[in-house]
Amino acid sequence: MKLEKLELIHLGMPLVHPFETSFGRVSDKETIIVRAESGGVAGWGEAPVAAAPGYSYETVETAWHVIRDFLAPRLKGAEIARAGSLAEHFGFVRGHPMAKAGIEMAVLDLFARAEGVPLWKMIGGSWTEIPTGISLGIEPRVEDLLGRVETAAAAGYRRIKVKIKPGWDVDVVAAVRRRFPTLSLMVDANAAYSLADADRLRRLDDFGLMMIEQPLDPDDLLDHARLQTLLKTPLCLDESIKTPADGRRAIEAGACRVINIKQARMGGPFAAKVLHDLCVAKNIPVWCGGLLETGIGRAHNIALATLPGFSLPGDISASDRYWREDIIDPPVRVDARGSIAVPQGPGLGYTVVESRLKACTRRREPVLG
Ligand code: OSB
Ligand code: MG
Repeated sequence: MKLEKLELIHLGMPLVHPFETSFGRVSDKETIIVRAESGGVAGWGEAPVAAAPGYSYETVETAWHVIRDFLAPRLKGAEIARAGSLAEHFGFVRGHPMAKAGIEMAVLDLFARAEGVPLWKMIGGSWTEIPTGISLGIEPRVEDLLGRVETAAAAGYRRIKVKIKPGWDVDVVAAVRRRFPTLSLMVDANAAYSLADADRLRRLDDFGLMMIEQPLDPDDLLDHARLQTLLKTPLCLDESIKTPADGRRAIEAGACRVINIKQARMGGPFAAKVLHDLCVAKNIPVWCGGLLETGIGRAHNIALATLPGFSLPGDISASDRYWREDIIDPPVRVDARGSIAVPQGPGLGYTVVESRLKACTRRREPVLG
């Protein structure tokens, strides 16, 4: 298959509630949608970059630049193998996984729609429903967070993740645990601590947390391994795992006991699947993380999470947890048991609503064709 057209769409979408992490607060989510076209069929992907380089170094501007000036030109006239990774075409660009992932997702959706098969089947998935959780940001007051935990638990979410940072950690988790003694609970620090905080982090062992996500610097597997020996609570890595080889090293080093897999962080669905397979072989539980994706990236995450090793509830929450109106139809819904039903239609199995896309488009540019 040869791509006939590739387009980038820069979106700005207001969140229904601001989302704050240890690296900052976002009220309007910016992202890049990738539309690929061939033989009269369109496929959709998302590079869920942000306006600022807080979670990773990628931003809307870097991804736009890397796709337009390097990745898209490489695909001009190129023969793309069915359901093949784009790694052979993109290997000449170091890093920039979200830029690469957005294109790979769009191409995969295009192949699946052209063949009339669900994308999740094409990548080897099997679950027909996905157990899911929710990630709750830092709030101005503990009472506000408790209210949000209550609403999320009542909605059915199977586990709740609370963002922490120095000054918003032990007391906050203690308050959540006191109010919700049996809740499946975990925390995510987004790299806000160092090994010097080990004593403080050890106090989290008292609260029966499922795991502590990414407490330390993404580049520091050694210190994560040391910290894990000091804690009872399993460590989970997110930002640290950019390639399957990172995953292998982290597991071998004892730097984590759980891995959060994000296809956008890994450069696309194929690398994410390689990491998934490795974790299954090494008996490391995995779950599907999120980056506040629109319905397009969210639908790709649902497809990925049908792979058999995704045994833990992920951060794939319902559309209405993020948006007043999502850009896909139907929106992603979570039922009272905290599950998302996997769509059975071709490709992503959701329709992209172009009028809604248009309403939040800041710029749109053809980069190939
Ligand atoms: O660390 O998992 C993270 C959102 C933005 C950037 C990083 C993270 C998150 C989340 C929310 O935790 C995940 C989601 O609901 O999409
Ligand atoms: Mg995280």
